[in-house]
Amino acid sequence: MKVEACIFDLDGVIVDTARFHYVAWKRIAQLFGGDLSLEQNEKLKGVSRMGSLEYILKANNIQKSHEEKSELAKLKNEWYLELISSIDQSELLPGVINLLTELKSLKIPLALGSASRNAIKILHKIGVDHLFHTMIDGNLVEKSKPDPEVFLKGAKSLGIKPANCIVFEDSSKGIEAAISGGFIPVGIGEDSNLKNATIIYSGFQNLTFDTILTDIAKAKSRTP
Ligand code: B16
Ligand code: MG
Repeated sequence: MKVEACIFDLDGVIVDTARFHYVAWKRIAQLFGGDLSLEQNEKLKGVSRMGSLEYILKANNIQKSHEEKSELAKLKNEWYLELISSIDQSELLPGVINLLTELKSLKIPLALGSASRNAIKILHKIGVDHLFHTMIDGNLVEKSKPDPEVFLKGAKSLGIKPANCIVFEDSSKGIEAAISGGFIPVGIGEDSNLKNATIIYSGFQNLTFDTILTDIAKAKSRTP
């Protein structure tokens, strides 16, 4: 196995924007007397904006017309953009900048693979967009994770086969997408949500490319 490229999810991997999505979606749910628990919010990680709204409406037993749904999705995004208006480098998740910089210096091509339509704006705000060779976001895909489209487009744009590409993901849907696309899935975050990943790290602190390669090789040698 040779790792020739890495694809990074955004929310929950590079930056902790999940909490802002949560605040904005909870406010939307409360508009029609509903709610959104933290547990339900976990299920929204990696899910598109409209997919998330559909989930919240269904969970609260609410029917809305196509136009009303578009308005609600637009309002959620306005609130979300307001919440993230002042984010900067300090919002980068611990250790991620060191790994991104190391990979860049090792000339490992990097892609972004995010469901968010705001991803490129956010990468720019936190000052890491220049580290990526290609950025695939929610505007460039038709199918949401767990469909592998976002990662396949990233790998294609880098010219690297999925089998030689690590995908770093914090959501179970993202790990599912990476597996079905034939990538090497590396989970970042809580073990219980990411159990199908080849390896799981609680975060990027003290992680080097070499450590990751060693851990992947060990994990693969244990798999029958
Ligand atoms: P937006 P990721 C995903 O980003 C988030 O995890 C998910 O909660 C959000 O609904 C989705 O982006 C769409 O975001 O409303 O900004 O287009 O984790 O794939 O980087
Ligand atoms: Mg994510």
